[in-house]
Amino acid sequence: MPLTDALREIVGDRHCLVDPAVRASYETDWTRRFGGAALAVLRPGSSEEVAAVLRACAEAGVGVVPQGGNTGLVGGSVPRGGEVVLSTLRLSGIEDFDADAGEVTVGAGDVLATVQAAARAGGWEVGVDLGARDSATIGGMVATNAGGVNVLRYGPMRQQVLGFEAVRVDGSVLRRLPGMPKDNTGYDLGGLLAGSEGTLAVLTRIRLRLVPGLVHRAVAVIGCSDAAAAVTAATRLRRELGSVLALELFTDEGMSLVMRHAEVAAPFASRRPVYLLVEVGSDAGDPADELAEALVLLGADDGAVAMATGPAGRHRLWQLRERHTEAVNAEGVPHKLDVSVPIARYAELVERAPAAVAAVDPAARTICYGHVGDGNVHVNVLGPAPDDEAVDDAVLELVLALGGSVSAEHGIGVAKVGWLVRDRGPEAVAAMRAIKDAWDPAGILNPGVLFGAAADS
Ligand code: FAD
Ligand code: 2HG
Ligand code: ZN
Repeated sequence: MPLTDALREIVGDRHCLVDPAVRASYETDWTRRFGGAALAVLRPGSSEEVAAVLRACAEAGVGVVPQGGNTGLVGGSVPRGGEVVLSTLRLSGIEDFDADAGEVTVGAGDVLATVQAAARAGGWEVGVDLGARDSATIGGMVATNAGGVNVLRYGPMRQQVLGFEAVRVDGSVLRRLPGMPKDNTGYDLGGLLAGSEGTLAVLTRIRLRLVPGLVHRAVAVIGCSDAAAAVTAATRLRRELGSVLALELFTDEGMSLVMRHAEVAAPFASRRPVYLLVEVGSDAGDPADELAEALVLLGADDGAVAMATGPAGRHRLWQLRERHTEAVNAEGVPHKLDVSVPIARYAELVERAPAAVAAVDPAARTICYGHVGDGNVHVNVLGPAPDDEAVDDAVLELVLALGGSVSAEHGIGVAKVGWLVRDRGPEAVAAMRAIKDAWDPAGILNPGVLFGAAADS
């Protein structure tokens, strides 16, 4: 029987998509830089169906690309050509919410915003938050070990995983649910799957550790003379305020794009080259006063500070930072270099990245923003053709020279396969390959991701 017929029998006719027009949105990534044609898009509704799909594809020697919300930014969620896309969106369902312990089990296909709403209804919060919350799935967030805006307080996605269910390529199911906060029974397989980018197994359910909901929050945006001043302010705020939740940086060029494409107003009348956004939160006393005092002590210029405590005002200030991704996309197909450097080199990277790009492509535009509290810069470059990697190489070379990492939170995907060995070294990558070979010897799961095409042969 042809593979697509076998797959149709497993998931049902309605959930085996072969029509090119229907497949299209699953075949191109969020940036429009990556993509390819799929043999079919499958939407299994249970872990048993996932197991049967994987067994059938492994038998036929056809690659499988797991896909959640398709908001990944390194090309790992879309086919390269001829694979089956396994969409997890029907693997949803919130169950076993323990409001005393602050734990919940969710489907891999549950969208972050849905889980956030459920957590909040019980007085809890999900420890990871990001701008793609209305589309990104919990499974995709674990698979990429997503970071987001609250890493400095709660850590990335790996730290939120208490238990999991995942299906291996031979159809066997690994299940550690609900999972214990303390669990030293051998290797931490959930921790290994976090950040594995769909190359080892398909996550089907996840037990999350929640964090206490915060009653009081305040957000401020501060205009700064340059990136170094913003970094100094950020490090002081972090040291002095125990309530800091987020520290984000953006530039005036990026803010202009957001104002143009997202119709968001400037935070104050005067413009500055760089802006620092800080959010504080507490479930006890209101931290707004201590934030206001800290801003005075920092010597922040009154004419370049905006602060909000109510939900609408906070949302308005956050829009200035969060809508950069969509504003950049509206200008063209971006080259996204999600990188991190030691905080002592952060300002230097923000200052030097545009020059490094201009040296190889004088017409390109470079827009930097990011999670300054984590040393994470998103260098976005507009101009070069999608397959021209000269600017990517220039930025990543600079990052390594500054002692940084070529992927802070988005992963390697297919976008950075050429840089994994440069960053981690041949020994570490050989150890990773040994794990890949043990879990997926035929290279069925997400071929091309992490190791590139050579590892699949
Ligand atoms: P997808 O894009 O569908 O997949 C991502 C990877 O995970 C792929 O390799 C895929 O094969 C694999 N995968 C997906 N589901 C599974 C599964 N169930 N089992 C195994 N593998 C799976 N990222 C951050 O880290 N921080 C941010 O602040 C942030 N902000 C963003 C803002 C915007 C506007 C956008 C568009 C993206 C942002 N991202 C951010 C990137 C993206 O949202 C994250 O990488 C997210 O974790 C991807 O989730 P997803 O469900 O869309 O996964
Ligand atoms: C963010 O922090 C996301 O906004 C997306 O990680 C980064 O657009 C980007 O490059
Ligand atoms: Zn980010």
